[in-house]
Amino acid sequence: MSTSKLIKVFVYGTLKKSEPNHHWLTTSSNGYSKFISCGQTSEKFPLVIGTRYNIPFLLDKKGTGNNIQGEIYEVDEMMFGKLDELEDYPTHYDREIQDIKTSDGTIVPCWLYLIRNFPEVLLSRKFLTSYTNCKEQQYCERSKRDPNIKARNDLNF
Ligand code: PCA
Repeated sequence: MSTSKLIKVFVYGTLKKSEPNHHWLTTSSNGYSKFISCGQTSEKFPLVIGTRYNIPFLLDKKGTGNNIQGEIYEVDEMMFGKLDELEDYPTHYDREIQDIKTSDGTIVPCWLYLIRNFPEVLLSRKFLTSYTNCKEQQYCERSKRDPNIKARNDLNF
């Protein structure tokens, strides 16, 4: 049996079921993951879509925006490491523990990824409650992006 520690992660963007990066959570060679519950953040956050690649960003400005809907997963350290790799933590996204409320009112502290030191212009975008990839603003996965533009420098687009 694995002795790896189990960690709770709240995903609100492309890692959710039916979204473009969900396969990271279901690929068993990435480690262990198990869906626990749907939930929403106890705090309000601005969740916007930004850059030319239509990436969902949860901005570090608590109290602005909405209580964000997403999914709670339990993952092992190996999977958590893979998610950090996908989110380019800590260069691009940072992460922190936030209280997530499930439908029966239980509070589950979970890690979530968020963007600190973002350009103010992102606060003029529409604040979402729940992210879905759609045809009008299609998410562009990292392998298809311009390698000459670093995501961190591209937050304005
Ligand atoms: N993936 C992470 C953070 C933003 C994104 O697209 C998530 O789904 O929570």
